[in-house]
Amino acid sequence: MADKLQPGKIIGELSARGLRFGIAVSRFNGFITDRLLSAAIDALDRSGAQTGDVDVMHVPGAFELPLSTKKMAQTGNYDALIAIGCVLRGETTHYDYVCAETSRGLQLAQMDTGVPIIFCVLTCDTLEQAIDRAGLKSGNKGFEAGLGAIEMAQLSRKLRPTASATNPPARKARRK
Ligand code: INI
Repeated sequence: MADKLQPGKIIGELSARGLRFGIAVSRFNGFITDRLLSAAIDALDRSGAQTGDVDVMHVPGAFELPLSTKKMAQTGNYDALIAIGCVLRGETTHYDYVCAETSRGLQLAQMDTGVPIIFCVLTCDTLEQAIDRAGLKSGNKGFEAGLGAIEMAQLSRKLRPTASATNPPARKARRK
């Protein structure tokens, strides 16, 4: 019987050494976002990132994260970015607009620029739910975001377009 097919594997190692990261963090609900930020930096630090490899930029609120991360990506200085925010449901529909536009904008920003942007925006009904996800019962989503950024940065390095993909050979002229 023929040997079973062994697929090649593309693996994103959890090593931050030699990679550059940018973090955009919202000041709104800073009690939560500060904790997410500390945990994200801890994940990068423990995975080998060095001083000078990580930049942090504060922005007013979650709604500002898409444009800020897109601008960071366009500098060409970063292998991956992390967008940190916390949106808490209030009495009006404001929450829905901020959540929808922030998530949509971040996805557009990473698709437009090709730089991975990790979505570390908590969208919670209550402050208690947010606290649980920023270091209490449910761990810390900032730490997970740090690891996610490292994995995506490593994978992106392995999936850089080759010269032939960016400059495909000219097609032969069609015979009339
Ligand atoms: N921004 C947040 O990051 N979280 C929130 O919960 C929030 N709420 O509820 O209003 C919020 N609003 C501000 C918004 O992100 C913008 O900064 C603001 O509208 C200016 O563009």
